[in-house]
Amino acid sequence: MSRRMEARKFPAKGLGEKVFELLDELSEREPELGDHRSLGPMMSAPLPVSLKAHMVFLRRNLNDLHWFRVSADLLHETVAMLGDLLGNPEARGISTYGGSESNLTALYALREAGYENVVVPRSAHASVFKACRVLRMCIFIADVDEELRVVPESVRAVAREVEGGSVILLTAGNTETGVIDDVRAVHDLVPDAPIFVDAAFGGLIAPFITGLRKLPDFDFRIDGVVALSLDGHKAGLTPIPSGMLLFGREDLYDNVVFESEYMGSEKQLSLLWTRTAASVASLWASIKYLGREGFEKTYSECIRVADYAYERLLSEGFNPTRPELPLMCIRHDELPGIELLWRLRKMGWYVYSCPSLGGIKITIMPHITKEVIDAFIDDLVRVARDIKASSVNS
Ligand code: 0PR
Repeated sequence: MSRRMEARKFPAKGLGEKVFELLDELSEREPELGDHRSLGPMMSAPLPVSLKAHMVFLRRNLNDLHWFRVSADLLHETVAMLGDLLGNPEARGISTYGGSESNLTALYALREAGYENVVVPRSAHASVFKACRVLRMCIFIADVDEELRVVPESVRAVAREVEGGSVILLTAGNTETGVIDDVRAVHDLVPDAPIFVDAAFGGLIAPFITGLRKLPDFDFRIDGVVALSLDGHKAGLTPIPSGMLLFGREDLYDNVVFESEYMGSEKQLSLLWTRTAASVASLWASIKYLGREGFEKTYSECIRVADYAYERLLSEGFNPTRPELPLMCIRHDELPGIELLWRLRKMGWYVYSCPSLGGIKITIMPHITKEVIDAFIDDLVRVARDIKASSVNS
């Protein structure tokens, strides 16, 4: 039997301690999120203190808040700290495994409250469309501008066409360009519709870079915002999974509180059942460790590196989107992004595409220094030159 086939058989005899060595070998063969060539994902290496919190609370079940009371306290404190940051200290909230669970849960809570239609910009994350499909909610698409920011007048026009209650879903930190939808402008035009903001990426960056950027408001300071999500594993320097979903309306929160009589807690939160308290403990630890000052320092530096990348890309003849948050889509007027992407990946750069704009997407997270940007742009320029040369020769 070949080694490959052997590896797929349920082993008759365990390898025991040798598995530790095997794991080291396997890990050597694969890059990690947050290593210096990981430029596409909105993720960095976790803070050591956050990783420690994750490990310490890994064996606590956040589904049993009665037994795991310390974990329950961490949840409540984290919700309160985030509510304080985002304009509603009274906000209620739950821990999730990330942006897609938050989108699904928020839309579920809204659907249960009677909103069956969702008005959403074309540029919302794929998990939003997936959630609507799972929940059988009707989607109505609003237009976006050339940076993929929602056009508020389009939301009004679309919302007018919808019969019955509709909710508006907006993004703070678009997946392909990083822009923040103008939530206030949308609320002013459609004041009666509840708004859910997917701030998976921007939620823990935007509040800390106001010294360097003039950004649109997106949080509970705007009356229409009834729920908001953010992810520790995108901008809180936690390990995966670490999402949070906050509700500004008690009735929506109540829709994600379920019966759980047999566990002694009577109530359980969220769409999942068993889940680790590591998710919330890791975010709690990052917030406590960094504080406002630490977040400001960390993400201001990301913005400075993003601005550096933007200027250098322009000078090399590329056409990047302006990095409102530390993320950009790099276009070239003559070369398709997808071709650049595959060549860069072959060279070991973990980059993504921004299909809506035909470019490649990079996210400047804390592990990305100016030196990494220089090495990346040098390779990008080389790749562009090679593609041009091969098209001239063919
Ligand atoms: N909302 C927005 C705006 C997102 O960009 C994403 C994912 C989600 C929701 C879904 O979040 P979860 O993946 O936590 O459920 N954006 C990530 C990104 O573009 C997805 C990702 C993460 C892709 C890690 C690759 C990867 O290695 O970076």
